[in-house]
Amino acid sequence: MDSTGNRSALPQARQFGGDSEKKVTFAFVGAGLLALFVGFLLGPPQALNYAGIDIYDWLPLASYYQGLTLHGVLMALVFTSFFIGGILLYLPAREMGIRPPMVLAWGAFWIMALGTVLAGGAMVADTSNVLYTLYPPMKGHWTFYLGLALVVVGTLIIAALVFEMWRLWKRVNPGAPTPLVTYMTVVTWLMWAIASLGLVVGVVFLLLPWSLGWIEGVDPALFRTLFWYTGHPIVYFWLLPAYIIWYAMVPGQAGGKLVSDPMARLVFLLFLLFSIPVGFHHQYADPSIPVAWKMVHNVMTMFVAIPSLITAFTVAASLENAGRARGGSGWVGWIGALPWRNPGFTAPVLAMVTFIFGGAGGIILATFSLNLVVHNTAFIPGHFHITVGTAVTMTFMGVTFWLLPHLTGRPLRAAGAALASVWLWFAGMMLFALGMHWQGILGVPRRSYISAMAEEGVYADGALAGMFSGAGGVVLLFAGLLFFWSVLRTLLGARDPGRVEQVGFSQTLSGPLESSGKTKASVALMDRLGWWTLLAVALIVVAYVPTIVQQVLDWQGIAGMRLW
Ligand code: HAS
Ligand code: CU
Repeated sequence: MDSTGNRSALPQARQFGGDSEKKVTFAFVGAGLLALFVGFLLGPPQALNYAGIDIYDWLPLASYYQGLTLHGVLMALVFTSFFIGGILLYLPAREMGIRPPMVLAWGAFWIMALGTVLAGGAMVADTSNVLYTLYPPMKGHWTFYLGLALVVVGTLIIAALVFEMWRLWKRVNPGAPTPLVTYMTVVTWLMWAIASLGLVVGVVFLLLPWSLGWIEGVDPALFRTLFWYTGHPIVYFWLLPAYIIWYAMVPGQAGGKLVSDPMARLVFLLFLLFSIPVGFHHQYADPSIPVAWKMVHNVMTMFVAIPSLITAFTVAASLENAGRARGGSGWVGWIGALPWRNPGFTAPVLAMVTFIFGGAGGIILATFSLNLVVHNTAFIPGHFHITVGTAVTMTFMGVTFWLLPHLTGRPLRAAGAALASVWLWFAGMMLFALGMHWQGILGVPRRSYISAMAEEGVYADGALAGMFSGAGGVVLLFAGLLFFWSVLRTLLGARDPGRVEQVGFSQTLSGPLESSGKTKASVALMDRLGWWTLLAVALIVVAYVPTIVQQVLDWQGIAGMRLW
């Protein structure tokens, strides 16, 4: 067990036991994978749509938009929330050696499950084809909005559990620096607790009463601002758990060490500060937001890219450390020495490689003048399928390969299929995203049922690029089937706990304890998260309050509409 600190000072009931924590984690991760499975099946038809191939008549769907809403909500909101809820409860609990209050952990799970059933039911019943951005005046059924709110509430309960465990740890380990994984996790949950506020307010005070008929109209401009207040940082709520794996698991699994623990803490702290006051980079084309404030968010977005750039170097150096420890030498020889046959390693590393392109695209999009060229085009789904769809999802696929065996005692089966799935996912997404970015530059819109217009030659310029996207979708279909085949075989396989690898966190070359006085002092300073949170809130107040106040004053209540 990786418990850090003074375990014996904990009350018996709060000592990490293993079994009960594994069960609840399995429930979260399993539910996440189920959502991923359904969401994934709905992906290829949309990729084919861009290739001008219309298979919607053959599918049990009422429309292209029903499929797109289900795909977006299940992937971006349900899969991520469950999977992250599971790992960001289990990993810190294990590291601190503390058991979370189990009743509340299960409570969070069932609230999220209920939310998923409500929202899922509303989408399946064809009542809520409003896409995962929920933009009014398109109006969904109230159960859809309530369901999504419950999913968010569940994640916030887990955040509260982790804060409570951290406080308990601090109490029994006075003066000691927070262990690294716990530090990164607490910061991620802090960021999300502040970031989710926009969506919670927008759904609970605007969309829910509106869909119930309690208020007549909502203001689309105000809702968009509230949505993107959460909608940008939600991408870091997805990314930071992947970063935790890149920093704290992958170097160790590869046989090396993380080069710097304090640098990892700094990265997470920068995300706490800069993740949120940047949402207007999704609204450069929106009226009712002054250009000056859009520029402020543009500049802030460049700041939030910095911790990712630091991550690129720290994680690459840690991989180099591993490659050399395994006997690799020369400028690039160490790369070949890495354990590429292990799907649990290859998945996150290919995810990192993909993210180089995803990040570069993000910086292009963040640039006000460039954004206007591709906003609302296929470029955007191109960007987010190599960020959340690969950098994050493939990291979680890699986690699945060692976490499911760890939780169930059943060793990974069909390991060849698992490894093939990872390479195919990587190749499929690269093809898909290449086609999407290219079409975007040619002006092909996103969220359009363009295959229905293919015969009339609409968007014919993008036809060749669209073929790449379609081909990528087909490759992804095989990738996903192989992945789930391996998952299923593992779950149905015999228990053999002796053959299951233990979950251990990477050791560090320079940690908070063995480093010099100055580093120790800065680690202690970074540990004072209350003050950093206040600073983060101050930045948000400056970046958002003037615009939100103005939009509230300019309130225009618009009645809802149903376009399907
Ligand atoms: Fe984004 C739109 C800007 C990152 C997701 N983004 C989206 C949407 C989604 C999304 C879902 O400014 C669409 C929303 C919608 O439906 O409308 N994005 C950025 C910027 C970043 C960024 C500046 N996005 C992400 C991440 C996402 C994500 C992460 C999900 C997880 N994005 C935008 C903008 C828009 C946008 C505009 C609006 C567009 C519009 O007009 O609508 C930055 O955070 C990126 C920084 C990243 C880097 C890369 C660092 C590289 C690393 C890998 C290192 C590799 C190693 C491998 C170590 C600078 C860390 C070594 C391996 C060896 C073997 C040696
Ligand atoms: Cu963003």
